[in-house]
Amino acid sequence: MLEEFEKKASQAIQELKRRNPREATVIHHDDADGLCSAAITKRALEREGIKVKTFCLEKIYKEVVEDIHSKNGQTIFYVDIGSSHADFISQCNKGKNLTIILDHHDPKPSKDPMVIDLNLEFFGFKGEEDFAGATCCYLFAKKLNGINEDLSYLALVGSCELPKGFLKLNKIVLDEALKNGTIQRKGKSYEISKFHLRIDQLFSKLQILGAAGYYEGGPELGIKACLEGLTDKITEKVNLLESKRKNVNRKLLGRLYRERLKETEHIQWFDAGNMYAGMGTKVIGQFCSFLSYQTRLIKQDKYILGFMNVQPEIPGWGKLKGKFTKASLRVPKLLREKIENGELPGAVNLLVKASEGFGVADGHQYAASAILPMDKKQVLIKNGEEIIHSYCRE
Ligand SMILES: [Mn+2]
Repeated sequence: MLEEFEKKASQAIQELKRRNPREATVIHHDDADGLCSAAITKRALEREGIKVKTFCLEKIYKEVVEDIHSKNGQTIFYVDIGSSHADFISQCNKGKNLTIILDHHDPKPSKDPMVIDLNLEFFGFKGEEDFAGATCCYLFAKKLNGINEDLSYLALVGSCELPKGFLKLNKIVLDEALKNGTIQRKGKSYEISKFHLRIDQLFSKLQILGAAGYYEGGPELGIKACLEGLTDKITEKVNLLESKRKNVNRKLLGRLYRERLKETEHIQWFDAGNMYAGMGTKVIGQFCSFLSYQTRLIKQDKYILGFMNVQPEIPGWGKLKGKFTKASLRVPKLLREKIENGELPGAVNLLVKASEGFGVADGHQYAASAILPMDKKQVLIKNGEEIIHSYCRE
């Protein structure tokens, strides 16, 4: 049903061209896919003569979104972020700004005709397997102008976050990119021809820049690397950030081996507090994923929940009013099977429900995260247990 997507994309593009904006804001996620999504969208819009400001947002913070949409007549893109909160974005926007969402996270329906969500989940594709945020951006860019085919490699770099390789839409993009020489096979991976750089290498560098480098201009450097390749300066920065993060990971892992995780009936959890100060909140999710493979430390039959404190500064915006914590939920292998069989709730369903009324949560079946007020950690765990209990009884 790619035709349906193209039809809706054309309508959005028509509206964009009718307005003929001089500038646009591209709000993007903080991981490699988010940076690739931003790079594609930025370059494609610049080619239309539109000046682009990129803005990296780790989560849909309500006060930030309210503030952005309080003004009129802007052109706003949300890339690799936004779909899961399209209802809230609509509520803030009320027809004021043309808002185009290019994302692959589980979507909520938009209630504002000016908030156009082109998530391919609406057209029969799976955001966990068939396309990433960057794929959605690339297909939009291609529709916007035929000259954007040279950006295909970024769709593939962003899609490295999908666990099952290049399927469906990504397979089409891959074949095209190989055919026109944008990328070429290199061992088990592919090389971006003009940079002589493997897509999986660029992917892992971007993961570090956006996450560990969030407060140090990492996202902007990452977008630059997407479009211009890696420079020595960027590589140095990545190495520095990586060693900083590894240090904290090592300390935290040691602490968890000594203290063990805390446990309730179905949840094992820990609080990293301020250990990751100076780094973006994505790092706690990356640590929890790593933890899920530590079989000597982790119970295979319980959800893994990790907390870290959120710094109040949002680079490029200002300071958050409240005190927040980030919660990351991951699922060990054994539990994945139970989720697949419908015996237990998926990560995102669990976290969305457990944080209802006070948190902002999103994610996938096996990985989800939420931002919540600092004093709601225990409430989240208690709610989580209750939800799992009633789920098991059904
Ligand atoms: Mn993504």
